[in-house]
Formats: sequence, C-alpha cells, structure tokens
Amino acid sequence: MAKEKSEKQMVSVEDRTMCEATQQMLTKARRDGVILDLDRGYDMKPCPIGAESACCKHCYMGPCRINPRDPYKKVGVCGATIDTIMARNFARNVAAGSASHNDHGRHILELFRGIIDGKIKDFSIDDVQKLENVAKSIGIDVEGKEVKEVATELCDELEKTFSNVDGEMPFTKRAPKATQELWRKEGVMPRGAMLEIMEMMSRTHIGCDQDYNNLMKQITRTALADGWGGSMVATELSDIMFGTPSPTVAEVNMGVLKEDHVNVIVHGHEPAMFEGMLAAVNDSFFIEEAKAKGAKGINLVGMCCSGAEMMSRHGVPHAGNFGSTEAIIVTGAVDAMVVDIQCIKQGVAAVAKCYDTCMITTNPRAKIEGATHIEFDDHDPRKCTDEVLTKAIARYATRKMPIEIPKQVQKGVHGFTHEYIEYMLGGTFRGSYSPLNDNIINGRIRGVAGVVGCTNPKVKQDSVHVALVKELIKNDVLVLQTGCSQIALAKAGLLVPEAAPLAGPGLAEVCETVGMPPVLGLGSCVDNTRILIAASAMVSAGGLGNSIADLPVAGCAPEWMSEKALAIGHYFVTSGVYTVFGVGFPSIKGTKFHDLMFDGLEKQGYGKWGVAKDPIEIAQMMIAHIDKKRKQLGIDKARERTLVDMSDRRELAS
Ligand code: BF8
Repeated sequence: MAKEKSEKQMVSVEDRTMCEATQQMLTKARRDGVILDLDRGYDMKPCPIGAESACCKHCYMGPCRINPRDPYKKVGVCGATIDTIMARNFARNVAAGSASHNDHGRHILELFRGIIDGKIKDFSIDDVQKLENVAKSIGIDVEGKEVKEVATELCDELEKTFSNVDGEMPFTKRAPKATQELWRKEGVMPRGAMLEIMEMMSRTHIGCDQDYNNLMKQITRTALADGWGGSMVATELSDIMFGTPSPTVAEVNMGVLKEDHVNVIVHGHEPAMFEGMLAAVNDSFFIEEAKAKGAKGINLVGMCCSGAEMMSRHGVPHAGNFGSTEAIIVTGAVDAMVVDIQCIKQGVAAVAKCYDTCMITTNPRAKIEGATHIEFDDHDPRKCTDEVLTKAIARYATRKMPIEIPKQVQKGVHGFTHEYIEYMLGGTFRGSYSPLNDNIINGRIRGVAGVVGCTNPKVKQDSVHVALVKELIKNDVLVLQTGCSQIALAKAGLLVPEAAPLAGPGLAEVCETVGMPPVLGLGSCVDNTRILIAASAMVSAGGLGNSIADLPVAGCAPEWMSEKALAIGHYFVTSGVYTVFGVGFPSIKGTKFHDLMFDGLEKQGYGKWGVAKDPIEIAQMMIAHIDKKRKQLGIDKARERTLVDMSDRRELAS
C-alpha cells in the first residue's frame, strides 16, 4: 500500500481511537506506509444521499436520487415516494442482518443434529441442565427422557425456526404473554426465518409492496425472526454444546500477544472453529513443534464476536474489537489470522500481506481474495486446525518483520448470562429476578440498559461507548453489554467489581453487596438474546408491568455500522425497547417513515427508535425514557425517597 499522505497531513491518532494500543499501531502503520481502516474511514466522504437513504437502486430505470432536503418534491422513475424508498432500503438492511444471524444459527443447529446422530464426534452436549431448561421453555416434556431423546425433540422443534411456512417461531413462546399478543394483533408474529427473509426480499422488488406501513410489518417480522429466531438458537445451542458461561476473569487488548510465542488470532462469529482451534493448540505435538522452532508455546487469542464468546466460556484472552483488527497485524507478531464469517474487513487480508501474516479463511461462505483458504469441517476439525497451526509455526520460525507489541492489557470479569444474573441475585435455592426487580422498584437501580454493537471509523473508536456507559452507571443504570461494545468497556477497565465507585450511590450499593461490576458482559452479538430473556424474566418476576415495553429499560448501539446492528436494533424496538443509535441513521427526519420509526411504533405498543451522536445526549435520552417508564409504573416516588436516604447517609458518614 502506497504512502499517500505525510504524517503531518493526517488527523492525529488520538482523534481516530481512544484505544492506546490501537493508537500506537496506527502510528506505526503510518510510519510503515500502510493505510488502515481507521484512516480510510476518515478519508472516505460518504455519499450524502445514501447516508440518509434517499436513493433507490432496486431496478435499472434509476438509480433514482431524491434530495434529502426536499424529500417530497420528487419521486423515483417508478413513482416510489421517499417513504417507500427508505422503507425498502431499511427492509433490505434488516433482511441481510437477520439472514446473517439465521445462517449462523442454522449452522449451529446442523452441528447439534450431527452430534445427536453420532456423525460429529469431536463435539458433544456439555450442559444437560441447560438442554432440559431450554426444551421445557418451549413446552417439551423432559420427564423420564434420555438426553438424546430430549435433544432430538429440541432439535426438531428448533428446525422450525428456519423452515416453518406457517405457525409461530418456537422461541417466541419465551416472550411475555402481552408482548406475544401485541405481535399477533399486529400480524407480525414471525413464522420461519427463510420464509420471512424471502418474503422481505420479494416485497421490496420494484412494483411490489409500496406502502411503508405495510412494509414495516414485514420488516418487524423479519427482525423478530432474528432475535427470537436464529440468534437465540445460536446462543442457546452453543451453550448446550460448549457450556453455559459463568463469570470468568479474562485479559483484553493487544498486550495479550506474546513475542516469544506463536500467536494465532481467531476472528469471526461461529464458535465451532474456535473450539476446534482451542483443542488443537493444547495438543502436545504442536506445543513441541512450536518449541522446536524456538517458541515458548502457542498463544491463541480471539477478536470480535467469536473472541467474546470464547472469552466468556473459557477465559481465552481477547485482543480487541472491530476497530483494531487491521491495526493488530501491524505488531508484526501475528503469525496467523484465522477467520470464519461476518465483520472480517477485506482490508485485514491486505494488511496481513504487508506484515507477512498468514491470513486464513476457513468457511466456504466467506472467502477473501488473496487469503489462503483452509476449510473447516465440523466432522473433521483437526484437518483444518492442524494445517493452520503448521502454517503459523512455520511463519514464527521465519519471522521477518520487526515486532512491536503494545503493552496494554486489562483484566475484567466476563461471562454473565441471564441464568447467572438470576443465580447471582437470588442464590442457588431461590434463584429469581425478584431481587433485581425489588432494587429497581425501590430505586437503587434506576433501570437497565443494553449497550452493544460495533465500532465505526466515522467516530473515534470506543469513545462513545465508554462515555455513554460511564454516564449511565453514574445515574444508577445497570449496563448489560455484548459484542465490540463490551470489549471497548473492558479495555477501559469497567468490567470489574472495583468499578462500582464509578456508579451512582444506589447501583454502587447493589454492586458492592453482590460483588458484581456495574457493567455486565454477556458475550457476542447473537448473545443479545440473553438480554431478551433477561427482560422477559423481569416481566415474569412481577412488579414492573406486563410486557417488555413496560420495563424501565433502554438500549443503544453507539458506534454501529452493520446491517446486523440494524436488525438487532429493530428486534429490540419491536420487542418493546427504546433503542438509540449513535453515528447517524439512514432515514430523513420529518418524513412519514421516519416518524413511524421514531414515534409511531411506540404508539402501536412497541418500543421506538432514537438517534443522537453525543454520548451524554444519548444517555439523557435513555434515562428520560427509563424515568418515563418508572412514572408509568408508579415507582418514580420510590426512587426520589431512596435518593434522599442516600444523601442523608452520605452526610451522616461525612
Ligand atoms: O456481530 S458488534 S462489528 S463483530 S456486527 Fe461486527 Fe458489530 Fe462487532 Fe460481531 Ni456485532
């Protein structure tokens, strides 16, 4: 990659990312003449019409462009209005996001089926208790049945998540009754994911569905087919096969790389390949091979979502989030970057070439031009993993590039789940969400926020996540996290019980009593479904209304960038959660479609969308919503009393 600008002309690295390790690598890349995504993102001037979703390229009479400043002046060649155009664009974004998670979920289901049938021998059912609990949650009787019988029934039932052509998606049964009734009343109850995504694509073809309200119904069904469908299947079956996480201490940031080890990074989303790699690196044959080449051992670390899953389940170190996947290669210390599906920038392969890192794709659905492809097969994991390790060890033995590894490493507690929250607050014998609800009702905890999602080079990496979460906990809002957002806060040192003093007095008191951090990490992006189940459990525990929309909760993806994030956002909104996106949003303020998303949906009984760029403003919007819900539940007074008590106590203490 040619050096295009002098360092002087470039924006400072401190403005591109708040992650010091990434800053160091960005500086080195510039020195080496290598252009990273963080600089490409700054240089790219996004199309102003596309940014507001005011263009349509669904047929070749166009592409048609509408002026976002005067959106009703013109229509497309076919007559499509701006509302139809924006609804169709959003629909296809959600369809792609939902398809990604459902494709992931279906692969996990196939793996599960292979284990049950005895065709897959390298993986097994790890958590029988969870298997039974999940089966019972959708009405499967487990009494007196063998593990294989329960697993087969669960597998057959969950197959419908993808293949149903009518009826209701199995996991929707786990939502509160009132939420299910709303979906039925509005005609948006998802059937099967393949059907919903197919119908979404068909309805957005030229000349088909041209009523944004009607399109919204299918958008909602397609998004719900993600959250209560493929994503939830992925999380629950992964727990059953690989173990349900429980809090574990893990290290995060680029300092987890070791100069004197063979460094192998796994980056992607599906856990099977990473689990296979974990087994292979512990094989004494490869450890000896590495030692024979002068290394002290093999250092396996994760990045992005599969990294977050492996960190939660097994405490595997995590090297960084989406914004650092190119930068980490600049260390020169990555012997192999092994990827599967989703969020793998093509630029990673280009940077790997500059630093002589083995860039290895493993999934037939996601190859990258110029990368080495070594296919992973669930039936024979070692064929792939052993070849990967052989290449990584060979690269270690012939390292040519100077090594510079940033020192930053942060320890944190990861691996919370909805099951563990229940146990942590209620104890083994009376595990329950009632203590959480009680603390919300008495006002110690003001509400709960899910802060999730990507990093986006349009904004300074990690900065919006960190400022937002700090503001929320300061205001007694308990924060649940997943994905790249969780890694941002882990690097900032907030996923430890010692961060409790950063919380407001009520939340800090709860954290100190229980010994938990004020920010709970729940894993990868598909693990957002743990938040859906936690919200449903809060409704069941009583005292906070009848549906998810009644709860004093809010969600946010402050640095989002992917279509998966839009699908997640919309399933949270239509499950009842006020969801704010940072960065910007692909719709035009003042249009009917925008009003439906940001206001009308709430009037229909769902949650609603919000958008803002500034983290403090986002926090204020979320807190205002939480307070509105507290008032509607009649628990706003309890909080006022609690705050007086707390300040009295502080006065007494001083
Ligand atoms: O699914 S948070 S950048 S890695 S899309 Fe991607 Fe966003 Fe990261 Fe995982 Ni989720």
